[in-house]
Amino acid sequence: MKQQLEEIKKSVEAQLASVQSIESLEEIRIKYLGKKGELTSILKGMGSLSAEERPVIGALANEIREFLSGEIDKKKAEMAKVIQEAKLKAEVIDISMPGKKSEIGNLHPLTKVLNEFKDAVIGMGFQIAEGPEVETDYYNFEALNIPKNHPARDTQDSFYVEDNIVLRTQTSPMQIRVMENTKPPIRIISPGRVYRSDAVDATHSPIFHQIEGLVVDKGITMADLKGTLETLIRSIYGENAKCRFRPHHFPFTEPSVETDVCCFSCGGKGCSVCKGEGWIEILGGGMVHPKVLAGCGIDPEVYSGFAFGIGLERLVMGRYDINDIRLFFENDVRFLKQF
Ligand code: 2NL
Repeated sequence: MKQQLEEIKKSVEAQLASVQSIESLEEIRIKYLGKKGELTSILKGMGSLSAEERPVIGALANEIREFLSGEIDKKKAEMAKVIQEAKLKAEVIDISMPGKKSEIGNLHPLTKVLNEFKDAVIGMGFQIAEGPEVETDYYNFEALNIPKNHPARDTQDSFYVEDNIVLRTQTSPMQIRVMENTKPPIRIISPGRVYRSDAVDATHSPIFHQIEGLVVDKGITMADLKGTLETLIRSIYGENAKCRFRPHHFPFTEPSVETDVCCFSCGGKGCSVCKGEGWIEILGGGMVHPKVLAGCGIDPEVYSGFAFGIGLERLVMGRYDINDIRLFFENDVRFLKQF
């Protein structure tokens, strides 16, 4: 029996030396030290021993049991440590590695320049008035002195939703609403998307953006229009920008002007950007037509005003030397991330 015990000890020691997993280790524990284990069954058979032998074998069996149990625990702790170390190594985070850069994008060039424009006019005491893109015939045309037979009303030029409902062709309708509801002084700009039935090419898009401005008060003259526009143009094109005012015609202003800025590419000599002209047309404006004021309930004998309209795309194209309007609407990040 003593020999049997020694053999079990040796056998377990040998197995412990080569065991590979915690599961196999537990199997060894059950096989030898478990309730139905080999060591246990030897102890159960001690009844057949003599009174002298029994305590000796009993002590030995307990000693071996304690010893093996301790060895298995030791081995288990060793293995757990190795596993833990491997896991820590696999999951290690090198905090000295460069971080992953998250792309946060940037504002669209149209938004960027519009924001600059807003800052400039807010500094001059203007408020921002945004309005609906779907308008009635009255607000888009009639109130702006564009009569029923005017070509601007043609379905060839405008997008109609229904007979009297049209996608706004300018942002003036919102300015009409403000004039109807506000006692002068009025100083507003109305920026936003407008729609015209144009075929798409490098300089035309059926959707574009306009910034219109309106000032109404007692004693407003062309001098106010010129001074305001010159200040705005310089805030966008730089302190030294030169501009000129040419007579023009709009149904909603009288007199009307078109405003050119001295070519920022050639300085006025004439080049491909200004098509040899030396000047680039950037906006239209004029004194609000007395009929338009009267239609909004503002007495043209008491008040006068000026208004202007700028195409935002054209402004941005000049500013950043962009030669195709389609680039603004294609959403190609290679283009957009340059601004
Ligand atoms: C352009 C330039 C312009 C206006 C817009 C306007 C608005 C009201 C009354 C009178 Cl409420 N005028 N806006 C004035 C002159 C020019 O836009 O090239 N438009 C076709």
